[in-house]
Order: sequence, then structure tokens, then C-alpha cells
Amino acid sequence: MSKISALQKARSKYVPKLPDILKQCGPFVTIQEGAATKSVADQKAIKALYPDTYGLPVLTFAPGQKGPRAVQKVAVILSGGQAPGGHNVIAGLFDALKALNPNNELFGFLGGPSGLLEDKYLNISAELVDQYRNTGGFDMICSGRTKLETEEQFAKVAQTCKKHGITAVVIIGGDDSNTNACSLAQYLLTKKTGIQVIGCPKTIDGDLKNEWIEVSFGFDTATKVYSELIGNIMRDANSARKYWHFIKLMGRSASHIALECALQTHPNACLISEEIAEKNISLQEIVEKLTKLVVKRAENGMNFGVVLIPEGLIEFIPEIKLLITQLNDLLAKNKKHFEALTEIDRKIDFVAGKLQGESATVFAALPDSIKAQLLSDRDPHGNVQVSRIETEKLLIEMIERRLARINARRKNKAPVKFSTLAHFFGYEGRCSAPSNFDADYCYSLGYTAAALLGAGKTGYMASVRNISRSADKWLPGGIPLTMMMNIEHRHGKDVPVIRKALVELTARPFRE
Ligand code: FBP
Repeated sequence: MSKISALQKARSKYVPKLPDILKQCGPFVTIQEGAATKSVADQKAIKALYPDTYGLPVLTFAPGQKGPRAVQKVAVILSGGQAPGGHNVIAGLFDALKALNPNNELFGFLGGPSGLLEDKYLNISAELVDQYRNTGGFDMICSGRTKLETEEQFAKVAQTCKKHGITAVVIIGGDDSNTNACSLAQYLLTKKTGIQVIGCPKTIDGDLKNEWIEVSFGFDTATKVYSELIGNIMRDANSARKYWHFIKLMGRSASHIALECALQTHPNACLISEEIAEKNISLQEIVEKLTKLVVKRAENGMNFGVVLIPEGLIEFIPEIKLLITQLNDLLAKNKKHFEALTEIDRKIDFVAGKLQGESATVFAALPDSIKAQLLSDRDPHGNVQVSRIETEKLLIEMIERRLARINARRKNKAPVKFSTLAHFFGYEGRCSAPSNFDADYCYSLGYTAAALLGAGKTGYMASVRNISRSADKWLPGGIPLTMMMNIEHRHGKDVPVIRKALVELTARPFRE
């Protein structure tokens, strides 16, 4: 049996579409500069932190003079969670760099930002790129979640670049990774290294978007894959008529994925974290509402249904949010003692003994499995790893408890049946082969990044706009990274970050 299926072979031959301007003149563009920009908020503070990249204009492309440009050696990294189309960004970048000058070289640093720090890389060749065109995953050079944020780390990156004569770094990542790209660009300017930095908007979560970045790549494919799976489950539920399916969907913070899948599939219920937070809805109220739905459908003879749950929900439920904040503080203050406890039961008892007020009551009421998950390791950014918290099972268990009380009172009526299945759709969607949209969009983003490098730009994110139209009408260009930034309070400190886009309750998708 051949290792590559006929479908994969056919898929690898797909030729991604480019916007007209890039199709006509390749990466040889003339840069057109818009007016000076400002950050989305906290202008004074952001300007002070990024004096050399603050206020840069938005860039658009016009046809430029063809002819070889100065030789460049470019480093590329994939940062954070996988998203369909990452390999096509690299393919677009590679093809455009070679078009700018056949002697250009592309270094793929391995395992995300840590590859740059530890000088682990491979030379990206045409043969290698050809193996990965239109494929899912990030396995060509792999990814990682190391943060690039200290002076010491920036100095190491500069050292790695100097060692290989690298003239530019392309960071393909989400809001945190592009925040790091912004700081790295400023550092390299301050040190007068001449090394350029360009970011690319990646994340299936869809929360790296704004007026200029219409969508992050991977969102389109992941939501299509999840929607197909959800649709299959809905058909099964409707055929067997005996299970309630509780499906948790990825999306660390924002509920864009759950909302988009709900719009595509019309489940019986879909929770949206942003609405829960905005309307201050408690866990008890969520359970009450879902229980009512189960009872109502049972009374119509339908002991089945589908509920979508965004992965980040737990952190948006007001009383759990407070609990998590207190747990973070408590674990930070008692780190040594806590880590010395080897058994999870003792960790739970230790924390329960220290929590106070409402948080103590909330923690006590949670099933032990969820308590343990809330105490598990934080990610490198200090966040609770929501993908490991089984919110779908928590809701099932709480609804079961509530139904047991209701059934005990339903003397002359049949008890409400509630057979459940819990699912988590996450990893299986984010490494799928890219949709045609993501294949084209990613290739165009990589190509755009190379055009920006060819024009000598730094501190920009590659952007391709007008994406609701066909690819020929897309508008490539560059958006200053500082423009998307503001100051936020994270883990006890005020820090500059790219503003995350959450679901807006007044916008059309949610209203729909
Ligand atoms: P990015 O924001 O880095 O793109 O990651 C998105 C994501 O897929 C989230 O939806 C999920 O919470 C997280 O990654 C899971 O992280 P990990 O891969 O470290 O388990």
C-alpha cells in the first residue's frame, strides 16, 4: 500500500490562487503608504515602548519593477497551536523569495520560537516544500509555545541570525506570538541589526482579527471540519433518538468556533462564553436552562439532542472566573508547598482549606475530576489549559443531578430519560488539510510576507483583505503590528499585547 493516498496526491497538485496584483507582478511590488497609524488604545504607553515602529503607515501594493533584489536569508517559525494552511504560508514565502532572487535562502527553525533560541533549523528546499504543499499540520518544521519576550531571548535570536547571516524573521502565530514579533522588531531596530521581522495571522480560534486582519488562517477549515462532524452526530441523534450529545469545541478564549459551527449546523443549544460573561449568568443558571430544554424535549417524546460548548466557557462563568483568579494567586504564593504534594487528593484538600468566601463554596461543589483539572499545570503564558478541562462532562453531571431531583417529584409522569455522550472536537480539526480558501489565503499571506521583506519592511503583519470576494480581488499589504496593540493586565502586570477579538454580542453572527 502506498503511503500517500490518491486523494492526497491530487490535493498536493492544487495550485493556490493569488490576488491579481501578485499574479501579475509576483513579489515585485511598489509600496503605497497610507496615513500614520495609532494603536487601538493606550497610545502614549505603546508609543513609548515601540518608538521605532509606532505610527507606521498601513501598506498596500501597486505593480513594481521586476528584476532581482539583494540576496536575503530568511528565518521562518510556526508558533503556537496548529492551524490548517501553515505549510502553504511557508510555500508562498518560499516561492516568492525565490522569485525575488533565486539565491535567497529560507531557514525553517524547528519547534517554534525555541528553535531560534537553540539554533535548531533545517534548510528549506524546493523538494521539501513540494512534499508539504496543501497539507495540514505543522510537521514540516513543527511548532512550540515558548514565549519570546525577554531581552536575553531577543539577544539570542539576534546571535542566531548573525551566525547564519539571516536578514529577516517571519513569525507565523496568534496574538501572543505576534505581540512577541512586535517586541522583537523593536529590539532589532534598537540594536541596529538591520534584521527585519514580519508576522502572519494564524489561529483556528479566529480571535486574531480586526478591521485590517479579516480572519486568521485555519478558522475556515477547522469550523468546516467540526461542522461536518457535528452534522453527522446530529443525524445520528435524529436516527437513534436516544442520546444527548454534549460537544466541546476548541477556542481557548473566544467562542467564534462554537458560534460559526452553530450557524452552520443549528444544534439544539449552543453556549457562547461572551454572552454568559456579559449577562453574568451563573453555572447554576446554565444548568437550569439546559435542564429545562431536556425536560421540554422529553415531554415531546424526544430524549435526544445536541449541545455545543466553547472550550473557554469555564473561564467566562463569573463565579468560576473568580475562583480561577484566586487559585492562580494561591498556587503562585504556595508554589513550593503545593508542588511538594504528590497526590491529587492532598492537593485538592490543601487548596480547599485555603480558599475563602464564594470561591470556597464553588470549588467544594465541583466534581473531583474538575477540581483536579483546575489545579493542573498552567501553559507557558500562565493560563489554565482549558482544552484539558472537561466542561462538557461537568455540565452533564450537573444536569443529571438536577434531573434526579426533578424525576423524584414527577410522581405520575414517566421519568425524563437522559442518556449522554461527551465529545471534544479540537485536535482532529486543527490539523486537517486546508480548505481551498485556507490553501489560497495562506499561500497569499506567505507571498505577501516575502513582498514586504523585499521592500525592506519590518514591524508589520502580512495582511490579505477583501476576502469575501474571489481570490483575484484580494488586497495584499502590511499592517503595523503596533496598530493592533493595547495595554492589558495579565498575571499581575500591565503588559503590551495585541488585542484579542472576542464574539461581539451586537454583531451580525451572534444576532443571527
Ligand atoms: P493558538 O491560539 O496558538 O493558535 O492555539 C489554539 C488552540 O488550538 C486552542 O483552540 C486550544 O485551546 C489550544 O490551542 C490547545 O493548546 P495545546 O496545543 O497546547 O494543547
